[in-house]
Amino acid sequence: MVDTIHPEAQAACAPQATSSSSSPPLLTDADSTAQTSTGPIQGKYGFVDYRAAASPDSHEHVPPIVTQIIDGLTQRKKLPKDSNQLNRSLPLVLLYDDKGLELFDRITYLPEYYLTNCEIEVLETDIQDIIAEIPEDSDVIELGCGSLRKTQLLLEALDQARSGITYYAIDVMPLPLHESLGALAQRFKNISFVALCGTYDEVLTHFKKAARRKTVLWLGSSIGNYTTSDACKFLSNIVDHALVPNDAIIIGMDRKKDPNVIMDAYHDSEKVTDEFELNVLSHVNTIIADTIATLKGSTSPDPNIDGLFDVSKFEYTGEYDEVTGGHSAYLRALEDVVIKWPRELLATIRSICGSENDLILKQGELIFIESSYKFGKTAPEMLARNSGLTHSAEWTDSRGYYTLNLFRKPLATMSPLSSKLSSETFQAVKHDAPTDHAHKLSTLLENVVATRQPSAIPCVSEWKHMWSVWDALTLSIISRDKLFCRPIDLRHPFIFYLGHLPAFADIHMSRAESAPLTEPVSYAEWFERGIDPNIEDPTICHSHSTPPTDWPEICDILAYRDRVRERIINWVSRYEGKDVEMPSAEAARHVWMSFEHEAMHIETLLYMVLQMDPADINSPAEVTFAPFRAAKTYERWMQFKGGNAIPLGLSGDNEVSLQSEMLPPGHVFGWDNESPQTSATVEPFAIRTQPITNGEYLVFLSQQSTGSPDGVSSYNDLTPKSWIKLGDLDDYGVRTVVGNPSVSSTEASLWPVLVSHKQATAYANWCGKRLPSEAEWTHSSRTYHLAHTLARLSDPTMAMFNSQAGESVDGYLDKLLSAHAVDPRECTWAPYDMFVPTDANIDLVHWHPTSEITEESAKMYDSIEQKVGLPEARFIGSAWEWTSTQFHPFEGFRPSAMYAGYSADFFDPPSAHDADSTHYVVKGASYATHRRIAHRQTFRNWYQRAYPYVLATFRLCESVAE
Ligand code: AVJ
Repeated sequence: MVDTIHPEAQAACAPQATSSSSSPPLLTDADSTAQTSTGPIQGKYGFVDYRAAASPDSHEHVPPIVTQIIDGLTQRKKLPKDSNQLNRSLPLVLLYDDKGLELFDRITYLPEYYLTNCEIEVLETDIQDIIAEIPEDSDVIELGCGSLRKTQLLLEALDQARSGITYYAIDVMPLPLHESLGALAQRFKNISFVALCGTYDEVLTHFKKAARRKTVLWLGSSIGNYTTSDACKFLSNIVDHALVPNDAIIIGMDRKKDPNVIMDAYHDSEKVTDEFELNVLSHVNTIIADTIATLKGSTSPDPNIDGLFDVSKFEYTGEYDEVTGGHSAYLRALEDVVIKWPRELLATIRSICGSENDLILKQGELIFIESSYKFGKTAPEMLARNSGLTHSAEWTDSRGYYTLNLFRKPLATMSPLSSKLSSETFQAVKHDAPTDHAHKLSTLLENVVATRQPSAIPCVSEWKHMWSVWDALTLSIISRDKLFCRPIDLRHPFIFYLGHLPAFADIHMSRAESAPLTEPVSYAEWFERGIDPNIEDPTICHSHSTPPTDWPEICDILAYRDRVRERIINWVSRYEGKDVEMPSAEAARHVWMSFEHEAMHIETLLYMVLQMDPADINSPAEVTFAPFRAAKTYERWMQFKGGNAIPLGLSGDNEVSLQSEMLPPGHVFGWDNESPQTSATVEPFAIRTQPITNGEYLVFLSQQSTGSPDGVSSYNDLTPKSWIKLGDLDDYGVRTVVGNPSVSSTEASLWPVLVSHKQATAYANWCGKRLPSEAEWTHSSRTYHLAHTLARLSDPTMAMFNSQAGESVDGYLDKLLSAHAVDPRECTWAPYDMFVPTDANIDLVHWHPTSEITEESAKMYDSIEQKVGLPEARFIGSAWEWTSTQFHPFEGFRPSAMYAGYSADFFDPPSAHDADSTHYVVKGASYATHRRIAHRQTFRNWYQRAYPYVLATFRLCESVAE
């Protein structure tokens, strides 16, 4: 075999030293045709072998696969991993010997096995959109060598449209690599081909990070063989070791759908799948025979050894679990089967299971072979968030059965992976949790707390992630020469905020530590407080600091920033993960306050950046805004009966009584305006499940220009500042730092519209509805989220948990809770405001709002979502929401002694009538809201009613008769 190493292979990877002693021949070299022992292959391609040095043919050692076979057969493990069953198993790789590959290829042509046909349909229909994501002179790396049928569709398009593409296929088996690449290399002249032989781990660790832009392909439904948490581990490893920001991964994911369709795909009428799964046993027989021959020192297996299994004593069986979306394939013993271990393997068997007893399989006993998971609507987002990726595009077939998903490594992420924040997996609901409701609920509550508010004081990695986003914003998205810009004249230029964040933190760190300010101490004075004048009367402004007329040098401000950051890290490291006494609650509050202050400023700086000329913004990411495909807004309403004791605010965070104490475990801090907890009365109301979208607002706006006599000024006043005129076209784009997608012809049409309170109110008046009050919004959001979580936790087939048509959501929640021993509404350590959906668009996982659910996508999922019996609703993420409530303190409010003006400077005088009220309460969270703030839904935001720049939308509400 001629091992040929293409120079590109060297650019992307560092092959094993042994294979690159001299400079490798070029792929284009006429002599470099790779050959295999099975015969010449005409195509030209490189071949790099990364396989660990062949296992020594020692007589004492059996190959690892044999050990795995014995282990799987003798130990009963929790298989499938998310079930409660204990099963024997055989390693997945055994499916793919030559016979297995051939059988799987036949499966892909079966009418029942819709997956491959759907994938090909997606590739055929959307190929131009897909390859638009793959740049010139880049590497395309496929995990597994893929079926030629689909890989060639992609390569065909790349071959025509791109130059300098190198296609790498990674596979453990050399033979399929040779076969595939030989054929492909023959057809596509503009693409270089390299086969990388080895396990994914062996190969991927050799990838050089920045060499060239990369697109990793994980097609088919291979990800379906992994549980979600295993898939995330696998992917985050690739993200950490092989990718740089903006590198992409395209993953094929099969969706949950009608269980019958799925069962048919894995139980075809020709029984090819049966043959495919049963072939594992023949493969085991071959491996065992080969091993024994080797152990005996013979080169060919002894024909008298017929391996372990009599295949005819087994049948294939499989089942589909609608909740996990997993199809599990097993082999079942048709009668009692006794397997006598070959003499040569006895020592190994004893060392694995401590005995050499015969293996007895009782009639009906199962051997687990593989899981094929199907994915729910939120799966791509969850996968992205738990592997350090951004989900940036999705392509699907006409039936919506199967999706290709584009993921990219982001420039910076606001928070560490939640799996790194706590020992729990990311899934809030673990399907292997005990089945009784009370236990399930307490497990859930523990998970919520562990993954959402893991500690009162943010840990070092949370600070560092947040700073990476701040630095990306201030030093990369805004170029150096634009730091003196002042895109919103009611605000300071950007440079002020560069000093403001560390100055604020330093003032509070000094108080926390009772220690002096960081040098230069004058910065604390100059940068302490920004400005927020009254828009309608800019002479009205709260007290603020006066920055110098000559700003300090940027490098001096950055050096100051670094000194303050070091100070914070030192303080936090003193306590984090250490078995030392907790800090005082007062000191901890200063540190916590500094953190959330910075988090809030990321958002304010971002909306300032959004008002810049787009040409001056350096995009942090490549994002696809799919064209708008006749999707309609999902217009639905929910009923609430309300009540007279709707709790508002955070309980148990009394600054005064905590002052002298050590930080209590599990404490949740809040800002002064969140306390003390109070209650409100809410009359029956109906509320829309989704905010108003850009598309809907555009309809309203276009009627303004023609309708009113004062058309021009009302049209201008009502045009969102979040929009930007697109060229000469009669169209607007939505301002984002990653592009300005059209309001009328891209998916941005379905994003919530970002407007001022005045604009929101004008829209509501126009359609004869109103904005919800703070209490109505809070009640519907938290009730909906808790009901949704609990309903999914309950057995979806139990009739009592289905909500009746027209039933109120709060009535439904009461019914759900009657089955639980714990009432999360009463758990102060896990306030039920925290039941924010795990896929909410917060924490800058996207640099833009995302689509609300559409009618089409709502229909697509007939799985558990619909059995839950609640409409699809969205309250948190993408954009904050305006309420009709003026910003007033809760009864018994006390300004924080640590930052007295935080809220008090902005409350409207209690006497203010609606007409002269300036500030309104804003609830929820935007795409740029830090997860800590977004998850603590007692957080109260507020803005001036005429302030048009904020990332806030609105939804409609109306009172209903009881
Ligand atoms: C190769 C993992 C994508 O799970 O659909 C097909 C394997 N098993 N029929 C799948 C398989 C039974 C297949 N994958």
